[in-house]
Amino acid sequence: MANLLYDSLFGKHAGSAAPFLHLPDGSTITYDAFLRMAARMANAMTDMGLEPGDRVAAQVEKSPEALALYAACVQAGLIFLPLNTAYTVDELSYFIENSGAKLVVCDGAKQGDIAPMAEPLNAQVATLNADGSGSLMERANAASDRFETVSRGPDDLAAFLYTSGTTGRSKGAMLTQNNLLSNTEVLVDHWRFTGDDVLLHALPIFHTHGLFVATNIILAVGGAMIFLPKFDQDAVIDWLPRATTMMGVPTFYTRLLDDARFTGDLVAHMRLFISGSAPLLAETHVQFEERTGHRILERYGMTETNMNTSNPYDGERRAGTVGFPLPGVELKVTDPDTGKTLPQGEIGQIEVRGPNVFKGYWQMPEKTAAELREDGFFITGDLGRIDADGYVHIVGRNKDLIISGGYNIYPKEIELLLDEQPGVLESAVIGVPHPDFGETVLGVIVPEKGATPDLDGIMEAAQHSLARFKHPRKLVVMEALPRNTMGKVQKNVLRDEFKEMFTPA
Ligand code: MCA
Ligand code: AMP
Repeated sequence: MANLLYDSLFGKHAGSAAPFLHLPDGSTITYDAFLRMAARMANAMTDMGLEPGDRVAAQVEKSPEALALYAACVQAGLIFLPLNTAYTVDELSYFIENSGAKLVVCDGAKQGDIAPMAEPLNAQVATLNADGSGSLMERANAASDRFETVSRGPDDLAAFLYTSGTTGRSKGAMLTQNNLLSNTEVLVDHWRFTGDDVLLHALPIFHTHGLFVATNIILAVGGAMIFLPKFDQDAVIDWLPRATTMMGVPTFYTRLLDDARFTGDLVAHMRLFISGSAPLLAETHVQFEERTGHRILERYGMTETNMNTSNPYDGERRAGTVGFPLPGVELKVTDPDTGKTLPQGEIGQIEVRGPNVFKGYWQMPEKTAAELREDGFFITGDLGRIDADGYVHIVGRNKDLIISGGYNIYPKEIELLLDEQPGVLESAVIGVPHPDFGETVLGVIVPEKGATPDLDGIMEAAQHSLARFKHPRKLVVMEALPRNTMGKVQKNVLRDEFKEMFTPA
């Protein structure tokens, strides 16, 4: 048996001197060098006792080595579990415990905090620093650059990506080799990627967007990536002239439009700009076209499904829509109460089915059953409609979720923390419009009778246990939360009341 994901993305480039990664210092890593690095890492992890099916949790800065760790896991049949570098040790311990990871790869600076937490969970710890040094690399450098690829079938798991839940507990989405590969193949075709493409890559590589959409596509076609550690405006503007394509969250595009150096001339040569992970305002789409002549191609996906819909490459890229279901993906709009398909044009919940849809949440059969129907349709939690021309519009969410700069934040997790603070009776966390991040987090607090909660102290508590991007940008105090007759907090009323907090009209 082969290892289809490895063979299709990585193995076929063995011995290739073609450039794979262009780095900010001007150096280039070829496919061959990258694959040798990955093989060394696969040997290092196997030598540490890891076996096919074991989980490898990685909280590491973006670097060529961090990407090689992904390749190494695929080659060795290990399940890759990338984690946001912003997560605190508190947050991390849940992922390690829940996934049963056998190895945690982290930055050397965090080892002191992570090792005591990982040890009782029977997870080994190895380090990988942003500059490519660390104990994992020491082992890898001493290992062979040849590794016999482990056989894997299309339904074998390739990755776990944790996505937060409405109850505040994260769920490990189990993605198979075929989930990833089938989507990559469709996207390559749909967006016309070839080996001549050079993708400007400024996204993080711990999420679907930067890892499975951007990277897998380039690997599949043997193209190159300008691999920037993060979205740094100056670096992006410097490198754009050498790119043919870019993928980004809407914040990338609004930031570029705010920069006078970002002109039509700078990007006249570009083939394609793609946006996703959060709604791109129609206004941004229009401004972008006015400035550059390019129409951003917006698509829609999820951690559990990879990409579901896309605007067309050749046809009209319609602002404010996410285009059509991708080939092989079935999409329907249903009544949230009955699950029945609604007449065309009506707003309902979006459900999708296809080879891209994940296998369920790791060790959470009830949560899986609640979202993944027996007939294979996944209930996305997004609300949308299909217009007369077949374009899908996302009009809202049936799930309590905030998307800030492309990062998902589940209010429940923050509310649980706020509710525990001294003097707090209850809280509600909402997303409000923000000019840079699209939405940002606002915490509404109701004090206990006669109490005056210490707002600075509450912010400090948040800093200790929650990743920075989840911190409320502001806390406001209210006497009571608005509730409907059933006693449910009316977040829409709060969102309306505070909608101009960060974007005054
Ligand atoms: C950074 N900060 C944030 C965010 N990012 N706060 C809220 N939301 C964020 N997204 C914090 C920083 O820690 C910093 O805190 C302060 O905000 C300002 O940081 P700044 O330097 O302005 O931010 P940045 O480092 O430039 O990052 C902004 C960013 C980044 C470039 C938009 O967040 C980013 O790369 N986002 C992409 C996320 C992504 O790839 N999502 C895909 C998910 P302080 O001031 O205290 O230092 S995959 C997905 O959703 C599905 C599958 C899909 O369809 O793709
Ligand atoms: P995640 O769970 O991090 O993968 O985020 C997936 C969610 O991001 C989806 O359920 C949508 O709510 C949102 N999303 C992704 N792409 C788009 C888009 N183009 N427009 C609106 N929302 C999007």
